[in-house]
Amino acid sequence: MMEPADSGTARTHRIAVIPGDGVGVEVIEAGVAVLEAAARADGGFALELTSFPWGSDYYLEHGRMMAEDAVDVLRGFDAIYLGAVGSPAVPDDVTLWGSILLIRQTLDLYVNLRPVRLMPGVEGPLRSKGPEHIDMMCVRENTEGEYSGVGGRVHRNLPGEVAIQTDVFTRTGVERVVRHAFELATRRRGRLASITKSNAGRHAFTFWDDVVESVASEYPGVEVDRLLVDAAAAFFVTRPERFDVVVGSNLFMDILTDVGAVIQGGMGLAASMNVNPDGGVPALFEPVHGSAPDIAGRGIANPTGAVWAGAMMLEHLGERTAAAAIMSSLESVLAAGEIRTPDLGGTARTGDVAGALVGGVAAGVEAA
Ligand code: GGG
Repeated sequence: MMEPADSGTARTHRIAVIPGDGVGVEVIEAGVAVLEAAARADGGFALELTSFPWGSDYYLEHGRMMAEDAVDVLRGFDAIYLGAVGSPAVPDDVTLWGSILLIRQTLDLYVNLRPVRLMPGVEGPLRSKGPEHIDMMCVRENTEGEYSGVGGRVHRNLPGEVAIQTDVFTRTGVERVVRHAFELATRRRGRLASITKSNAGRHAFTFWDDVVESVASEYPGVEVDRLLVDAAAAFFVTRPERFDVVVGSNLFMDILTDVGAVIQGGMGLAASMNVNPDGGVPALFEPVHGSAPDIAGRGIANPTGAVWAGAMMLEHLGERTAAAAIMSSLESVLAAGEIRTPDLGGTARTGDVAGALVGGVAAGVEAA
């Protein structure tokens, strides 16, 4: 158990911290330092952080990714802050289904929000596209679709081996995430792109289109664009400015948001929030990137995505001033361009970036 940032303050938010594997440990350490600095500078709330050792090392010792009662334990927190999962020593489907996917499905965190924004000062890979062109909110359906986990394998290792993977799309599941995306669009620039492959996926995705059409009738002020996922991937690169809110199925948006991460400067910058907007369960905040075994342990991972996810967490918990202070510190450090990790062309270490961000947070709170 880590100490609350200030035990004498009025509000205490209880956060479950799961650093996980690889660079997850490094970026969460940076993120926690920034969160605690924000709480100190704000002075109006405290963070009570409880760290859990779950992940691939835990699996190698205990035969499971998390404790048996992990999800019930997590229910008792106000939010979950997660780093990354994945290790060359454990099959990827074991790590995912034993941790993130299990948490998302069991807590019914059906909306995965992934902002894609090119920050001033960050040189993205797209020539002639600046921050004014890349600013969207991606909404990933997070509990069903291609990630329903329905299927099986029979006749293993025989010539007649069969693998069946079934996508599951329910009216409840599609309608609730699409409605959330429409709500977001009304609060942003009033444009919604719905992503499918309904020319080929003629059952599930024509169904998705029908649901979008029916929900759209309740939002006449939102302009709807229906796009095939392949076309959307191309437009993310050639015309990112056409996107405001983007909604799609679990797999499609997982892939598309990696394209989004790259056009905003790299995987290390992307943040996400897994939430059940109906409430009653903690939301989970994580950088989009995985455990990056190639650079893990070297202290050079970019903590931006983790820090940004931390700001989203504070915002979700109602700590708007502290969240805005973290974002303004992040924007200043990135714009100054002096303290950058190698993925952004710099030589700084993860801890150097965290130190600079901590320094900027107090100024951000004062300015608010
Ligand atoms: N930051 C958590 C993490 O490790 N993400 C990598 C990953 O593969 N996630 C799967 C998913 O988001 O569905």
